[in-house]
Amino acid sequence: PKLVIATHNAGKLREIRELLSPHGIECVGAAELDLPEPEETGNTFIDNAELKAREAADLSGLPALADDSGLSVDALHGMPGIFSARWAEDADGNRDFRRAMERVWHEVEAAGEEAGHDAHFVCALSVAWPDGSIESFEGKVHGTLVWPPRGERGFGYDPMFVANGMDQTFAEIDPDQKHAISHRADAFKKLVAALG
Ligand code: ITT
Repeated sequence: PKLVIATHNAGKLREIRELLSPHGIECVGAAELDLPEPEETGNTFIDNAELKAREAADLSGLPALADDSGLSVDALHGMPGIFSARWAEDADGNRDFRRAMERVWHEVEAAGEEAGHDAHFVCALSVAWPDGSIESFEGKVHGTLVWPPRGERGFGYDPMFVANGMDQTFAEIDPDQKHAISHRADAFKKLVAALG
């Protein structure tokens, strides 16, 4: 069976391929099919994952898997959350995650010591079928923000996130260790349990 991975984010696509690899599913990326990037107008991770999956399934005629994810910071009342990618964008839409991480850290410091450094990543996965049906799953991983950022692996906010029980950031550990505990892996576990 062929599955469209409805993302234009290379880091996500790599992780989704790694997480799907034991399941013998043939994957094709949205960029390879020249699918457009839909506007993310939803108010929740699940809403955005569903609209991306639905559009890709409708345009390709194939089942489509979408991922909407982000970093939710307690001291910032859950921000950047669904705006995690947008916090990295300049006026021309170019992304710079060093700048996004600086903004997060700056706002965490401004919130004061008592607000703490707790944060969690969220990942919503949606699978849409060409017949119109759709199923969604949400995963989380809790941890602490650190400064300065450390590590070259992973993507996005990984260099400033240390999962509970670990000493190294998500950008310092190897991909297998991230896949053992990440928000994306947690959502995948639920997806695989439901869809077999
Ligand atoms: P698509 O919509 O095309 O999938 P996107 O990058 O725009 O790509 P999102 O709107 O879901 O995707 O934005 C999620 C952002 O949250 C992403 O750009 C990362 O910066 C961050 N993020 C998500 N998962 C992450 C992870 O595992 N590690 C670090 N940052 C992550």
